[in-house]
Amino acid sequence: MLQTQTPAHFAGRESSTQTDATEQASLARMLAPSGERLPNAELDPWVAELDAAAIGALYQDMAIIRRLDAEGTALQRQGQIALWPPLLGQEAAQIGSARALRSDDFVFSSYREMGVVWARGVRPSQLNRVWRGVTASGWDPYEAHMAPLQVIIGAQTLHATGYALGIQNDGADAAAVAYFGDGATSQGDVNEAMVFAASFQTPVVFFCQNNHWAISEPVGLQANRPIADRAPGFGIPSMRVDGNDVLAVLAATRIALDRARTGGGPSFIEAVTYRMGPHTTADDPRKYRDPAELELWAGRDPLARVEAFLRNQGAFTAQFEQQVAEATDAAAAEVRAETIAIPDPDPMELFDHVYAEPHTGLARERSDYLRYLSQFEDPAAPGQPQQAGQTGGAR
Ligand SMILES: Cc1ncc(C[n+]2csc(CCOP(=O)(O)OP(=O)(O)O)c2C)c(N)n1
Ligand SMILES: [Mg+2]
Repeated sequence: MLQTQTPAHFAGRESSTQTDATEQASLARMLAPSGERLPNAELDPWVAELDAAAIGALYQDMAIIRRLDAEGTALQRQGQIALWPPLLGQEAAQIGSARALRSDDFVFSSYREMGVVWARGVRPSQLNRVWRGVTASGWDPYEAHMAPLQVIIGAQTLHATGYALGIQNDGADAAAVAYFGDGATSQGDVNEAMVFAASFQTPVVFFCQNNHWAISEPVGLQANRPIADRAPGFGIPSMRVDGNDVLAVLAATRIALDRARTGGGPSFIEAVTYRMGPHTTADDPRKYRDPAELELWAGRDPLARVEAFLRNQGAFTAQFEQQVAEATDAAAAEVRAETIAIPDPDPMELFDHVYAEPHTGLARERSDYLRYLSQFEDPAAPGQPQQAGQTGGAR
């Protein structure tokens, strides 16, 4: 029977955006910003085997991706890549989740997940081939078990859900993981993916990094309740974790993956973190962001709390520091040398990957473009017209 709602049902619209204190108090956490290890009955068993060396390895991963991130911005500023979307502040969310994965799980990410790319064993310069504009995918997705980066906001959640249905049909016990942002949760695609995943109980993990901003729009504009609260409305269990706590993120992701592998269906994780940098190198957040917010989150740095924890354990030794410094320096030097050496592709390759089968329209565009390029002395570098006096120059 159709239920009629009394006005009282509409009276209780809860006050808008949560305060920072309410939000912080709602998060599952294992490491306080001070480095203190907080007992957590639900999460503890999932990371019980991690000793200081294993936690040190997570720290080293985070230090390396922070350094690669800085290199990304520098390479963009030097004209070596066209664009860079910084991950500064999101190191724990990316490493904690990605290090929970098995190699046969499949990742569908957005553009910001360089840390996940790193954890999948892809060379950082392969990623930079994408940002240099020479390829649509810097790696073989089937080798890395990671799809090309998705720039269409939220679309990858549908791909992950479909892939997860395939895993289910194969009777395998792998999982698909979709990485997306707070802003993406307003997209139809993400909501459709959740409906589908819940209906078919697909083995997919929805991993939302709530970094508090969707370009210049604060998360409170689109979500006046926690984003994690939306998933149960679709029939998907969710957890809200401190996204700057690498242990809590690792434990939460392991729980969700275990559920996926054992027939428990989809899960949703909201990792609450903060985008410390600009949206991309084409953005200037000083135009829309209160510097006090940045300062607040600087006190919750994901690396600093692991360092403090390891120091308390006597494990952040001079030798360990030296090892991390060498690993980050090496990663930075490699990505820089390899990115600068990326060869320009043949411009005609542009036409090779658009359609599965050739057709007359494409052939015409191809020959028009070939004719256009032939006006230049170096067809691989259009924009450099031939100088007067050179043979065969078109002027
Ligand atoms: C379908 C679609 N709409 C709009 C855009 C433009 N756009 C690029 S990034 C972005 C914000 C995304 O924010 P969020 O999901 O929070 O991810 P974040 O960038 O913070 O990692 C938007 C709207 C897009 N790429 N695709
Ligand atoms: Mg965001």
